[in-house]
Amino acid sequence: MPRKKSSRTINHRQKERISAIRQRRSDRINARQEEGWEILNESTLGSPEEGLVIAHFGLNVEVENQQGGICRCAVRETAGIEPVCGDRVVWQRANPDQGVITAVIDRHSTLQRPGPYRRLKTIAANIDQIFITTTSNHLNTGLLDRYLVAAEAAEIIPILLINKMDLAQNPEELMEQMAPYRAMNYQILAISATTGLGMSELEQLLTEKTSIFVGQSGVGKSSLVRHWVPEKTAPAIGEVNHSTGKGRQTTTVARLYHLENGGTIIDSPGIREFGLHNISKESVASYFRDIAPYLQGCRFSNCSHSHEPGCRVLSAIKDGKIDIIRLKSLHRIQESLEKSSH
Ligand SMILES: Nc1nc2c(ncn2[C@@H]2O[C@H](COP(=O)(O)OP(=O)(O)OP(=O)(O)O)[C@@H](O)[C@H]2O)c(=O)[nH]1
Ligand SMILES: [Mg+2]
Ligand SMILES: [Zn+2]
Repeated sequence: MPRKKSSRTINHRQKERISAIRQRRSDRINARQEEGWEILNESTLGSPEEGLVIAHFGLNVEVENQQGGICRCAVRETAGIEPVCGDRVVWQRANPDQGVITAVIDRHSTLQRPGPYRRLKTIAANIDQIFITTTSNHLNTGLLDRYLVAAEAAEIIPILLINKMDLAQNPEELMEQMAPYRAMNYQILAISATTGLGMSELEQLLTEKTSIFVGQSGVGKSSLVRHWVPEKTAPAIGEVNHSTGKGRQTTTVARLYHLENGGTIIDSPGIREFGLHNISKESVASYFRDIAPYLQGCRFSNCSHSHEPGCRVLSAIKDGKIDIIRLKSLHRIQESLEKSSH
């Protein structure tokens, strides 16, 4: 039975949220003064121009102008939303190195994940394709499935990258694990940033598109970017704990780079868990490409596809149409959403 929320809890939460917003605002003003942003004098601002956000950290937004120059910008409150990597913005120059963003131009796509205070955090905007990066030695299909749900929900094309193929113990077994994904028509590339395997194929896919690399810390996202980006501008790469395969979050903010083939790539910080709390428990299954076609056929409309008679999903598993691992993965995601909603 649904729990009745008492109005006291809501009030308490609201109070917390309001005080957090106030605190953030005053922190922002203080930090801005410390960093010398008050020198942005309205009357001396240059005329509005369009730019591309290449990074956003703290109060600083790095904006690239149409000639390729970079300017550090503050965001005017009237811009409405916080600009993120990949955003097209309108900005005005205040002095040779600083400017102010006055508007964020409409986005054609956004990749989001839940952030603090139950708010959605936008990671990047205007992305054409998401490269979900994992590795041959620590293939994490659970996380892969979460990213796939996020990509499908955001209507952005996902492509699966298996990096560190040079470390693969058993490439055949790996390809077997990927069989359900191939059957769902996801494009899969087996690559190695170290040996260069598959890198020219990957480069072709990046041509004239905006792509983001996502995945756990240490899978090699920045190493891939370094393959194309000149040493002095390239991102740092980190170390990996050999037994767990986990990295140490070397990249801390998303950053955008241009390729010679007209492609644009965004390197993002690795994360341990990819929350999907913005997606309802009921709708998750519809983002599983292999399970979705059977959902309408179950006898009960609220079928959990675990034990019910007349379940089309379970019969499709019996017939070998869906891999049981994918149903288990769906159930795990649903459980995690259930927990987080209490
Ligand atoms: N053997 C092998 N090692 C690789 C490969 N690609 C990257 N690495 C190593 O993996 C480690 C982590 O690489 P990063 O590029 O920093 O990983 P990341 O995904 O950017 O990590 P975060 O920034 O923390 O999210 C480094 O020591 C790389 O040298 C590969 O194809 N093969
Ligand atoms: Mg990195
Ligand atoms: Zn069912």
